[in-house]
Amino acid sequence: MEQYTGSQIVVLEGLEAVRKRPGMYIGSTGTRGLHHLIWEILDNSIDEHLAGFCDKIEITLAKDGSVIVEDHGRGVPTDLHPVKKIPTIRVIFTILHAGGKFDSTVYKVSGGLHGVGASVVNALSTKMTVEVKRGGLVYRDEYRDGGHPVTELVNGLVPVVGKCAKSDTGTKVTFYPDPSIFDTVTFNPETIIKKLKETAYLNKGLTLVFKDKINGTEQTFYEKDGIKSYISYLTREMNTLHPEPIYISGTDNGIEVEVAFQYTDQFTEQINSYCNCINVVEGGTLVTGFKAGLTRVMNQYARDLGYLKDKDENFDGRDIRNGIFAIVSIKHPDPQFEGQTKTKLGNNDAKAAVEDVFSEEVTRYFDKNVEVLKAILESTKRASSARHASDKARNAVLKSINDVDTKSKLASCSSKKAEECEIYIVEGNSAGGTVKEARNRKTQAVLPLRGKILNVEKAPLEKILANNEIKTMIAAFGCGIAEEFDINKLRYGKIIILTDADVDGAHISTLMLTFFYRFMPDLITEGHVYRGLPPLYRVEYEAPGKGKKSAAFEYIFNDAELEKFRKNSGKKITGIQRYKGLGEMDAEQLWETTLDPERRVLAQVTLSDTIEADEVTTMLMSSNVPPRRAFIMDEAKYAKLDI
Ligand code: 0R9
Repeated sequence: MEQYTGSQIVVLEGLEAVRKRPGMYIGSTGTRGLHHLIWEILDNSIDEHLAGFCDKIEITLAKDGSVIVEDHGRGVPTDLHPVKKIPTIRVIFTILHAGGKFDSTVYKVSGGLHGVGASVVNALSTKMTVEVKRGGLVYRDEYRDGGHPVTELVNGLVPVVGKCAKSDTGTKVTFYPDPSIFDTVTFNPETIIKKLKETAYLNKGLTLVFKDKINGTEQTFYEKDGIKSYISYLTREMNTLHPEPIYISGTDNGIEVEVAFQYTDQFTEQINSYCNCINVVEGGTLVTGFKAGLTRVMNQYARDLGYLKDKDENFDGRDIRNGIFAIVSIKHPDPQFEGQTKTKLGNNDAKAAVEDVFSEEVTRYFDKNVEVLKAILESTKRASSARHASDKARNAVLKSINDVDTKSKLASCSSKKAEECEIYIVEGNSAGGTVKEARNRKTQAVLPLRGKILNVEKAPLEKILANNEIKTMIAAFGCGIAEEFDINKLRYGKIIILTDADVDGAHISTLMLTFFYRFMPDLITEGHVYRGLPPLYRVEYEAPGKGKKSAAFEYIFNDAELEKFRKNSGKKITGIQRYKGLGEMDAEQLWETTLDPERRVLAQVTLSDTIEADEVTTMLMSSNVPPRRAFIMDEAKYAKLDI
């Protein structure tokens, strides 16, 4: 056993701090935090790739519960650390924040959002082994119980345990997450696969191999064309304006810039941005630079080619980006992350670098590909005319929205206090009628919708705004839409979508959520949108002590609950009624089960993050029906509120 020196004690105190408050270092001790351990080690290997020394990384989930990450880079230096006076290997794996992220002399560019380093993984593992192949020799260092070194040093260095070919170099880390720290130590292969797929797209030429020994599968991720292929993947279901994505790259002021984009016939834009392989979901300077460059170049071409006359105003950037799918990825030596979730890039030099590289290179491309350029300018022109038309239409609609005849449809509530008011949006007139009868008139308003609402992903704005169901909804909520949206004017604290528990109902919910997401996203992000969950069964059972004939009943909301009731309640069931739709309930039943705040079940609708939202959008736009249904089921977090 190793004798601890003074400096080693300090090290262990550092690691102990990590064990005391793991959440501070890896976000959580749930599955997310658990997977973070892999990302942290993987980041080290990717840094070695970014430095140009490693083109293959293997990740293995072993049967004994350990994770192995092996890279084929130069191998961690095996010398004595000149400052810490312990082996460099131990510095990286036992000292917080060591290993490159905070020392730009090791790596010019470094990925990893938290950059807490490999020592944090060690601190949260029962066992960790580091094996380094370098100069024809294999070195091994081992740690137990949260980072305590157990390998005896030889001449103050990590011992050699074998030989290998001189050309065979790299670093292999094996770790066992500590089950006393994590809620679960079971990794999800799907999560790992998703990450590796993204990593391959963002690091072209890097091979990532995933070996899942538990399920006996192996997968290799490699993208020769990097983000260009990523764009092809994202737009795989769409009609495109040019045959393949346009790829731009270059370096400016030490910042590497890559952009890939594809125009589609969609009415929306999507720009995903990455800095040092971190998805900066809030965008920031790199996105500003891209937009500025694109707008400037396209307006210049529009004038040169006669799409704009001298007297015309420039095209609006939004019209130039209409239908675009783009990825902006940069490698920056000193990224500054800002914003609430630290996912917004703040460096001003990133704006200049992206704008300069993009404008110069895209001009070179368009000069050679005039047909593509013209297709995009035609699309911009169409979008611009449509915007002018729809601006007019929208202004007219917004002006007239107060005159929309909500009265014939909307049964409003008498209270004017938004926080206590609720609006039930109900599928169909007949169910709407029953809800109107059953509700609490003071706080519960009812808006029955006739049939399905428009799919807003597939329609231009003026058509969306001309749709009666949508107009009525906008008028009823009172808070406007899109740029004019003002959540402070919202008349209802809760917007409750109430549909039948069948496929049609699910579809109507999806259409409604799509509309909210596109035009009133704050309604969702601020937690105002719910789905009402009507019961599926009414179960009657014998009530003992009340005479033979008297019966009691209970409402049951899903099959699992019914099964539990059958097995565990000990009650003698005398009848089960299955509700096929809201229409089968009378007003009293509807009040008891679905409207009464004391007894009903509501599911709050959330959008967990932008990436998912983007994926959802793609999914909703596809004509694929099963994933659409999954959206509602997954995104609705079933919270038993108000109970
Ligand atoms: C499997 C996980 N991989 C790693 O943790 C890993 C770290 C690492 C590394 C270097 C090469 N490969 C690595 N893999 C490295 C080597 C050299 C210079 N810089 C980095 C070199 O050979 O000169 N290191 C990361 C930090 C450091 N090495 C150190 F230099 F700080 F020690």
